[in-house]
Amino acid sequence: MTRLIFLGPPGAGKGTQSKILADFLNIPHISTGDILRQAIQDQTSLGIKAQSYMDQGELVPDQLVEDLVKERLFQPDTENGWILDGFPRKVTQAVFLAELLAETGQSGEKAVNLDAPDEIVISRLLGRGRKDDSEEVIRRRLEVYRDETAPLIDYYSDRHKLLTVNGNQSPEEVTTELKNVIAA
Ligand code: B4P
Repeated sequence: MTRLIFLGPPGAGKGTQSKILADFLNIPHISTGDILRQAIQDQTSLGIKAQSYMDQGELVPDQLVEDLVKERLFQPDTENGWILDGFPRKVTQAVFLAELLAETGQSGEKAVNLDAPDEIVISRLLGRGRKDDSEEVIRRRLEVYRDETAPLIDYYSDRHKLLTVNGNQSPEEVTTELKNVIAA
């Protein structure tokens, strides 16, 4: 049973690696960013509420992402495990998740910290060119990451749930290191 959370700055490769690993392990890849972008494309009420936050590089309000994670984590395809990509992104979201997993007997999750330096992630994201990948918005996302998300490294480390992978290598090398780290 694999229950993995991916942490790391924007552009560290969370989306890239968590999809590869989910396919390899045959468990669902649950990306809050992908779900929010789809909701914006479909102009659902969630998408309409989330759009301005995402366009500015801010986190969307906890309640919106917590509701969607709660619903998604209990679909039938999650019974053999899951990978959460981009959630939690704040200590409040981590506490929410820990309580949810404890209540439903699903604890035993691990967090993978995929790290890469700012100049590397900025050049990757500028190369990708998504709507929220302008230099100004990327810099804001990095600030939000440092203020809100980086504290989760200590949060999971203190609970002996942290695994660390160097995101500053080729995608194939990152995948190899990741598979080794989760098998250890
Ligand atoms: P996300 O969709 O999670 O996106 P991200 O952190 O910017 O990117 P990721 O790290 O997944 O990078 P990727 O692999 O794609 O978040 C977007 C927004 O959604 C947030 O800013 C926020 O507004 C909102 N949101 C999401 N979750 C939320 C939550 N829980 N609470 C509140 N708000 C939330 O890689 C990037 C690029 O690098 C790609 O082009 C890729 O090809 C390339 N790349 C990857 N690995 C590489 C490697 N090893 N070498 C070279 N290039 C590489």
